Amino acid sequence: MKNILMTCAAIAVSIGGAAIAEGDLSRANIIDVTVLLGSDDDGMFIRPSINTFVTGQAYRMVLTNTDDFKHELALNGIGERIFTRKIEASDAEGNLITEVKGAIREVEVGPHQTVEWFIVPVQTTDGPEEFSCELPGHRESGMHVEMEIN
Ligand SMILES: [Cu+2]
Repeated sequence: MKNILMTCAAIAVSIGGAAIAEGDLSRANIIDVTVLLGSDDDGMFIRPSINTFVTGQAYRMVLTNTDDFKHELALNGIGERIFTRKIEASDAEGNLITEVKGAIREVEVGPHQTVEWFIVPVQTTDGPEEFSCELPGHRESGMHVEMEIN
């Protein structure tokens, strides 16, 4: 019995060791996620191309506002589980306008503009949480979507 326990402990240690990755994962193999912010005949929407993030994976959320008025993406409670690397905005020719770094929970996107939000989820959620647009009346018009971190 003691040998079995010791074997199990050795396996657990080796699995744990394998899970510790080397290097800077925040810049490798970035997955693009489109997030459309807009409205149609059914109301307003937030449409991300995926609804589940994985911890340690780097993502570039490409926020595109398809409307003639501004929208925002608020991460709400899930925001504290997501590390923001940076936010980038470019002009129509693709020239960088600004790059913002730091802890960010909410980004507003102007009419027909696109902003790139580079993130790395760092902690799993206990189930679906919610991204939303908190501009007056927008959430109520449908601008909320479930997101989860596994
Ligand atoms: Cu909105």
